[in-house]
Amino acid sequence: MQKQQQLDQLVRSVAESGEKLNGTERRHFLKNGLALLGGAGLASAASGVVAQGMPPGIPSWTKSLGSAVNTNPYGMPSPHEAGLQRRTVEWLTADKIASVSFTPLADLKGIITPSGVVFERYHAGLPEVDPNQHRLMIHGMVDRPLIFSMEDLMRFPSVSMIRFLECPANGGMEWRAAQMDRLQFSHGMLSCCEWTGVLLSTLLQECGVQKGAKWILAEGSDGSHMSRSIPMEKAMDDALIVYAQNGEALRPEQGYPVRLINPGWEGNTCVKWLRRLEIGDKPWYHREETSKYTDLLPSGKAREFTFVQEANSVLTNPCPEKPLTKPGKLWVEGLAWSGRGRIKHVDVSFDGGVSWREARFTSVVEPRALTRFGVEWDWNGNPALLQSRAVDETGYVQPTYSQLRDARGSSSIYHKNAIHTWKLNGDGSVVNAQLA
Ligand SMILES: Nc1nc2c(c(=O)[nH]1)N[C@H]1C(S)=C(S)[C@@H](COP(=O)(O)O)O[C@H]1N2
Ligand SMILES: [Mo]
Repeated sequence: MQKQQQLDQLVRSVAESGEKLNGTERRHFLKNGLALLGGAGLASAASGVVAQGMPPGIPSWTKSLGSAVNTNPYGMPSPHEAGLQRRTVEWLTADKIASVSFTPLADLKGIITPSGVVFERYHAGLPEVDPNQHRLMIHGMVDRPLIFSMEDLMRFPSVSMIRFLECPANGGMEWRAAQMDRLQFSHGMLSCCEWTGVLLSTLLQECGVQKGAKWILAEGSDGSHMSRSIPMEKAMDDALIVYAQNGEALRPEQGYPVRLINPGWEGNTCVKWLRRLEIGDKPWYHREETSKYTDLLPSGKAREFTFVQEANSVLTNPCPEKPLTKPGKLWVEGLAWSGRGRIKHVDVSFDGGVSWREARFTSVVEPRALTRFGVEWDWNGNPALLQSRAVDETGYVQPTYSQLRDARGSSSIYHKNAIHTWKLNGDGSVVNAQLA
């Protein structure tokens, strides 16, 4: 008999009789099966259990037909993945309308955030916008003020880019001391999607920007009329008027049917449900509730506009949600990102920053995108202090807490990008810790 036929027969006989066998019988049966196949050598492995014969157990799905195609015309994750969810911190905001939910970073792989779990930040709740009624107006210091329908927007040349989006308040609760007990809450105002739309520069060209125009007011159509002033240089660089996300129309939570994305800049500048762009020669004063994106410095001075989200990184495995179960080899990994461009280098420390090991990139390295890195580690079961430190292509090095506090004080809320520490305990549990 050919090997394949033998294997088929074995699978059939296991399927027919497997469940009736008790443990000893099955081990015997599998051993014979193995002999039948010529007996593969049983090498010891770094992890996993030694394989003997066929995969153990005969689960029900191996013996029956599955459900028909198109049972779910819009597919959903396996019910076993129901734990993958956005979550909120109850005490963080007074209500759930002007609030935030967090991306479950610990359970994500690669660099793309699935659309259904991208963090949400609303100042006046999630509006339901009718794309047929929605319009985007461009006016002010332009030769031709124009109003675009969604159909109009889609006639322009389209561009797709993978870019991260981070609220400048991400990690803001950590300024004074380690506070959040999950990665989801310490770093989860962060996402990375493939965004598709029209370059803002393309639309501005259509409208004819007048000489002396330097700023753009972007305004949302939600109840907050969220508005931000954007410098013309960003508009002419890579600002994108986005109507699609990860291959499909924008999700309502992300600004359906159209939003602004300023790659690498504060998430709040990425106005959702975008209805108006006014071109002017100076920044606008913002409405009270949307204007508090100012960094107060130790000198008493404030940085009014701090657009760029500087280089940052965090370990996603292990982390509080991903404790270690036993000593031995494992793949330690994390995410790094920089609003200035590409991540150039990431180091990982297991001793609280005394010594460092260079990590390997395991994803594409796009500018202003999340970048996945990892390093192999053999955990001896002792407590350890795990950190990661990112360097971007401009040479900017992610600061320590002392360096960040020296520059910005400790009463800040925004732009906390200090090196983060996870304390790994001897029992494998992981807690948020802060080192100077
Ligand atoms: N129109 C409008 N745009 C908005 C907001 C809003 O409340 N209304 N929130 C902003 C803030 S503070 C952030 S951090 C990002 C969050 O984007 P996301 O909800 O798609 O993750 O959207 C920004 N754009
Ligand atoms: Mo934000």
